Amino acid sequence: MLSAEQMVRTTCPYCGVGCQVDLHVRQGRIFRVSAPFDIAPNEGRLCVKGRFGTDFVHHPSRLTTPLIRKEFGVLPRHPMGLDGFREATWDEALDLAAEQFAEIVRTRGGDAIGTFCSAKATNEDTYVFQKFVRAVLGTNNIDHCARLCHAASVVALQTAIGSSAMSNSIAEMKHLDVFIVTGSNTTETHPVISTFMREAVVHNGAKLIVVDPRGIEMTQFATLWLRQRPGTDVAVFQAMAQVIVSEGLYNRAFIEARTEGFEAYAEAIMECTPEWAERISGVPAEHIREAARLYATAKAGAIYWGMGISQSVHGTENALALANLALLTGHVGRPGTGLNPLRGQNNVQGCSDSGGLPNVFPGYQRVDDDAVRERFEAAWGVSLNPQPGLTTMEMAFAAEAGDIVAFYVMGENPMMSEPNLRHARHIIENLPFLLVQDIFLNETGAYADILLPATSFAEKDGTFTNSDRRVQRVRRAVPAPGDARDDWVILCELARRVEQKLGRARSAGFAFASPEEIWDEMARLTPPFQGISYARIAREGGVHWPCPTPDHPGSPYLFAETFPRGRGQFVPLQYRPSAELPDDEYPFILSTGRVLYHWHGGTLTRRSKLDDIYPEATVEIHPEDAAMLGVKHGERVRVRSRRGEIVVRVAVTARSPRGVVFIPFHFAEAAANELTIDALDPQAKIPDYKVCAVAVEPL
Ligand SMILES: Nc1nc2c(c(=O)[nH]1)N[C@H]1C(S)=C(S)[C@@H](COP(=O)(O)OP(=O)(O)OC[C@H]3O[C@@H](n4cnc5c(=O)[nH]c(N)nc54)[C@H](O)[C@@H]3O)O[C@H]1N2
Ligand SMILES: Nc1nc2c(c(=O)[nH]1)N[C@H]1C(S)=C(S)[C@@H](COP(=O)(O)OP(=O)(O)OC[C@H]3O[C@@H](n4cnc5c(=O)[nH]c(N)nc54)[C@H](O)[C@@H]3O)O[C@H]1N2
Ligand code: SF4
Ligand SMILES: [Mo]
Repeated sequence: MLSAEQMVRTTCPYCGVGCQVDLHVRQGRIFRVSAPFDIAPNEGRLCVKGRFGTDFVHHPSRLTTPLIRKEFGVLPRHPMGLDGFREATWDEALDLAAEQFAEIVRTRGGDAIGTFCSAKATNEDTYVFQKFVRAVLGTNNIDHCARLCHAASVVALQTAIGSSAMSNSIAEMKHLDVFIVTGSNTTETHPVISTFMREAVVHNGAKLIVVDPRGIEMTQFATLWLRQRPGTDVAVFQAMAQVIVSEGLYNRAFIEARTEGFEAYAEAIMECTPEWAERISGVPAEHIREAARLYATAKAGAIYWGMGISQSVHGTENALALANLALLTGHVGRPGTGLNPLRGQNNVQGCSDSGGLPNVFPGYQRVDDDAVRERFEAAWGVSLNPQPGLTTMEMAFAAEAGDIVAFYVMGENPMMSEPNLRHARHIIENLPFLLVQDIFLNETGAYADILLPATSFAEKDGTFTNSDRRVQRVRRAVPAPGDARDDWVILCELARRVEQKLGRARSAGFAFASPEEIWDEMARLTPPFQGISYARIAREGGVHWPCPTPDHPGSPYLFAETFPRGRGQFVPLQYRPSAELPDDEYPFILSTGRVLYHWHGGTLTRRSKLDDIYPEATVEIHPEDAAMLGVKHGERVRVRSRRGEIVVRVAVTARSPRGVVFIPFHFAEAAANELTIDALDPQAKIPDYKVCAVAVEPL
């Protein structure tokens, strides 16, 4: 038993800022959360979710025992509440799950299984998950929510510089000089980072350029706000580059020393004038010129971005347009400069780092590189599949085609987070086997054959890696509810059973005694982690990878000398319109995203007192559009697209521009993803959550 009263240092379970928190615990319950002042990244700051949002841990609807669907194997499957399931022992549930997987591996091969790991779980949970998938199931079909998130930023940054991690540390933000924030509603989605950015502006005279269609709070601190039509970023950023080239504001020394492809790029960009961009984006040409001059002539310039850039059918091009700007001006590789995709989930950086992706082992080591694979084969004592696996949306399409017959979903909620939910539902209704491992029965678990109850961040040990690549500890503070088990423990049990049923002569190695042992195995196989250990994190609070040796200080900022690909690559781009644009029948652009008080599908925050503050879905409508539709603030409307419809309450506000409505995707009873389109960026396979066409009708 844990003692009557104590304080446990751990990491906030919500966003990628990775705030350090102290959980104050009495009688096995968190009764207060405070922030220590003497430690990065938050230095005593917390947002409302970290401070008041961890009460979901003690919600009565936590899963406490394994559950098996009463209509096991009956298709089409329907969503079920708890009464659609019966309680089972761990032995029964794990044996049944293992038998299903073993049977599929025997008869169809592991590539007929699709798996989804979790950016909410720890690095150690992810490492064991991908080891199970690759070494036991024999497939690389593993992906996670990063695909719906920064996939386009990753592809773009890999192309441009060869690494997709954020180049700056959060600690540098107070000292920014000129910075661009685009497609990031920072005050609501990375609130503590936004406080450092505002400090840079208010106390240090930094200049902020916001490029965003919505009047988000950051615009109040901006020197310049470019308000483009959704989906027209390539035009705006190309035109900024055109100004920088034509006015000779580029950094010739940097371009010669550190980049390639400048000539072709500079030539291609000349026709992208600010006037051309104004016609496409609606941003006044003169504002584009001012923004270009301000950024190009800065001592240090940095770019921060979020989903407004990435979640688009041309997300890769959006992010490449930003990379081109940084290479043109040499604003990368020095403190306060850089390219910074703000990472969303508490451990989305870590989930990718630890191998939760279809093409790479931990540390981005490619599965189709023979030398790499042979090292993992030697370490795990099995032969491994050299074929990269499928991505999230590709796994869904493969299930529809019958090529995938089972999903294992750990700590994700695709039945709220995927676009075009009607289509996603149709796929899951006809899927032969679905295993879900979560801390709650969410909209996806409602379709499961077997539900395995996991522990939450507050009940387990491990590490999360935040947005600036800082590996930090997660520590057990309260007891697990009922029979819930840590994700890595469940995974090891399941892996051993599948190995047994497949008659494997020797195990790939799932006899871990603790998360620390898992970390140590991963670090041995992953050069940039080799200098990081639990002992060192305990001493220093957190360590930024890459950190190749125990005496290496860690890497708060990247690319000082060279880029991972050698020279930075300029990529010429062409503006392309979005997949679905408004017409007479569907006259509005729908933009979806987040609000401060809620988290994704709402599984956690709607079971928190945060839900009292923001209890219902709303649609932001511009006052002139509201007048034209004849709807008033607080009334309900029907919002309809070619894919579905929902009913939501109206918030009349000029935050959204005319012709654009915004709906957060947190509310199951009015799920924005009933409306969204599943058109993908061709390179990154990320869906466009920011532009589709809808109609709004008074009820
Ligand atoms: N409260 C809260 N915080 C969160 C989360 C949450 O669910 N709730 N989720 C976390 C996760 S996983 C993520 S990925 C991050 C996401 O963090 P953000 O990217 O900040 O989140 P979004 O609400 O999707 O906001 C996208 C921004 O893009 C703008 N935008 C819309 N269309 C366009 C466009 O065409 N171009 C440009 N440039 N901008 C556009 C919107 O107006 C908005 O300001 O948040 C993390 N933090
Ligand atoms: N319309 C629209 N849709 C979007 C987006 C958008 O902007 N607009 N954004 C997209 C983005 S950026 C993202 S990242 C995705 C997020 O999509 P998801 O990752 O599917 O969403 P979450 O709701 O965060 O799901 C996390 C689940 O993990 C569970 N969980 C929490 N902790 C643990 C744990 O320790 N162990 C286990 N096993 N489970 C745990 C929670 O209960 C919850 O069910 O949504 C995407 N969908
Ligand atoms: S900013 Fe992010 S990590 Fe920090 S308290 Fe808020 S949700 Fe948690
Ligand atoms: Mo995300």
